[in-house]
Amino acid sequence: MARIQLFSDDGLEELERTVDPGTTSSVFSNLRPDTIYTMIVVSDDAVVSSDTRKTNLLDGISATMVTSDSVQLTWNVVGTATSYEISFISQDTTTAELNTSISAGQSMALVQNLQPQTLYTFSIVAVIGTTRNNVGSVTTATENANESPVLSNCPNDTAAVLPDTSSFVSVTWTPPTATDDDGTPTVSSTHQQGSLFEYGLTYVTYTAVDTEALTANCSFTVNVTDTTLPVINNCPGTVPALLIPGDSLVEVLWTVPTEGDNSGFVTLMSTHSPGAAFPLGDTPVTYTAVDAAGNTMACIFNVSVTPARSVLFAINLEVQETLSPPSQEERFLLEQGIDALWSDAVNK
Ligand SMILES: [Ca+2]
Ligand SMILES: [Ca+2]
Repeated sequence: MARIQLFSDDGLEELERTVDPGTTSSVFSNLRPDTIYTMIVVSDDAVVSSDTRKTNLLDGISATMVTSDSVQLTWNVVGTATSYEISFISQDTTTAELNTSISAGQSMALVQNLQPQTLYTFSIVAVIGTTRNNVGSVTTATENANESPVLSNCPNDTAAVLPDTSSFVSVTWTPPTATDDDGTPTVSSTHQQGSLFEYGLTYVTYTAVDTEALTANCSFTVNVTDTTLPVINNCPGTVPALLIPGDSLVEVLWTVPTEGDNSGFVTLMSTHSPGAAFPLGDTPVTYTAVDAAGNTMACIFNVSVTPARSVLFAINLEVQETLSPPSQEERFLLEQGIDALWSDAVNK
């Protein structure tokens, strides 16, 4: 008879069996994984053969469900285990953390409170009586945490020119596309493409919001310019006035012209206002309309002051002024009438 002895390296196991002479193989079952065993074959009290081997880690350990903060581990049951211990270590630490103890018979555990997008190595130890034996390990990375949505193809800044006859212009663009790691985000914008814009620079902003209220923004400008000149309506012709003998200035009235512009933004400036005092001779009066873009239009006319030619009626005017002073307008009309009469008299 031959005798086979099997010792574990840690001295905790010692097995022995006898076999018939001529036997060339024998199987020992239910050994511990990841453990060094030495086998000795003895025949006639002499060692005829020996060998030292280490049992394998058990396979079948896997990460069956991975999220951004948890990993579910499964493994094959170790029949002799009384419990399991699970520990893990992340790529950026040097100390493994004991996570939990799992009772015998279990073959699944959920490791939680992990960091997202991190590489972890999970190790499982089978506790067999008073010994602890590696079952195996698995390395996997946790998923990304929820990421903000992304707005792609944000439109470039856009320019448009106001039409001659409108204070608005329709501007079109291709809206950006919104994507997210979790479904389709909700997209809103301050302006819709194709809507109307007035003169000036307008910021258009798109916002995408995912299911966890993470946002992304994209902005561009719409610059509406104006090249159409403003207009001045009812520009006066030459405005005549008569200067009373002895005066150096005469107050002159006229109807103020009106301004307009396609943009709706226009201001009117002038060198003189109605009621201003003018000396003898021609004095140009200029009205200038300026729109928001700085385009200008001018209206120019003369105030033409001539001397009243009728001394007689001028005296009469002064007499009347003494009794009941005429208004400036009445005085002007009276002088014009006097001059007409005077011209008639001269021409006859
Ligand atoms: Ca997201
Ligand atoms: Ca304009």
